[in-house]
Amino acid sequence: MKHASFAALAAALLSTPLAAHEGTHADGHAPIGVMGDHTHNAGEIMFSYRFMHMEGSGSQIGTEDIASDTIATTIPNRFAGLPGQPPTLRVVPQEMRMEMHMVGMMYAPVDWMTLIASGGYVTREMESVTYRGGMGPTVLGGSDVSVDGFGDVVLGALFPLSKVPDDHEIVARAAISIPTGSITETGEMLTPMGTVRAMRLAYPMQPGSGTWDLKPAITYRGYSGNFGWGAQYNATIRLGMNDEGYSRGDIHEVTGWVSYEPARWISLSARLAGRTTGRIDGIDSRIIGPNQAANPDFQGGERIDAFFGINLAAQGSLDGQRLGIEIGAPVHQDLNGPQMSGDWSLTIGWQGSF
Ligand SMILES: [Cu+2]
Repeated sequence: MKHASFAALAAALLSTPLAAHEGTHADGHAPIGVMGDHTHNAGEIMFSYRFMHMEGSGSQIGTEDIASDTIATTIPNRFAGLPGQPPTLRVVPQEMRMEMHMVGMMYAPVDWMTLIASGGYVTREMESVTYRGGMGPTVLGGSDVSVDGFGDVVLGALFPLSKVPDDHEIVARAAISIPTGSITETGEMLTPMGTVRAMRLAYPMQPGSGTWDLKPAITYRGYSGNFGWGAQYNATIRLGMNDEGYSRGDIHEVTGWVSYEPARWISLSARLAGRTTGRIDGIDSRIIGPNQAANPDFQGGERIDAFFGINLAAQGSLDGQRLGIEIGAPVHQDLNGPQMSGDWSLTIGWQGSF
C-alpha cells in the first residue's frame, strides 16, 4: 500500500508540467547564450532558433591595444620571402561582424537521455586596410569581404545526472561536431602592390572548423524562491587535422550566472564566461598573406565576457514557448596577437516544447 502510493505520487510528479522544464518558470532555462543546460522528460520535443550577432574591432597583443600603423610597420610577416610578400603585416583588419541563424532540436526518447541536434547558417564580414608597398604608414585602400554558409553540425545527447524539480538539475552533455562547414572560402583582397586578388580567406572568416570535435559539457542549475543560479563547463576538443592541414585550437569555457524572477513569466540574469582558445595547430598552405589573421599563431587567447539577459516564458495556452535575449561584452581579453578584439555580442532565441 505504502509502495503503491509512492509510485502514484512519483507518476503524478513526472506527468505534471512541473517536471517538464520545472514548470513554466522563466528561469527554468539558463540564459539563452548557454547551450545544453536542461533535459526533457520522455516523449517531449523542443525546437529552438537563435539569432546571434557579434562584432569586433581594433587589435590587441596580449591585453594591450596596438594601432594599425604600428602593426603595418613593425610586426613581421611570417610569409616574408615568398613571392610578393612584404616584411611586415601590410593588411590590417579593422572591423569584423558575425551573424548566425542557429536551429536546434531536442528529443527525449527516455527520461534519462535527451538527444540534441543543432546547426547554423553563418555570415562573416571583415573590413581591412591595405598599406602601400613594403614599408611606411601610407594607406593604399581597403577591402571588405564577406562569406556566408552553413557551419558545423552538432549531434549528441544530454543526461540528467540529478534532477529535482524546482530545486536543482545537473546535466552532462556528450556531443560531437561534424565538419559540415566550408573551410575553403575565398574573397577579393587589395594587395600592397595595388592589385586586387581572389584568395583563400584567413582562418577567422571560414564558416567551419574542418575537424570532428568532441563537445563535452556539464551544467549545474539551482533555485531558491525567486532566485536561480547555475554554472557550466564546456569544451571543444579537436580530433586530428582537417583536410587543409590544420586544426583550430581547443576551447575550454567556464560560465556562471545568477537570475532573479520578479514574476513567473520573466527572469533577469547576469552571467560571466571565461574562455581559453588555443592557437591553430598546423597551417593551410593556401592561406598566405601579410595579414595577422592568416598567421596560425595569432589565434586564440583568453577572454572573459559579462552578459545581461532576459528570459520570458509564456503562461497558459502558450505554455512551453520561451523567448530569451542576452547581450554581452568582453571585460578582459588576453589575445595571441596581434589579433582583433571582440566588442559585443547579442543572442535572441525562441524555444518551443511540445
Ligand atoms: Cu529543450
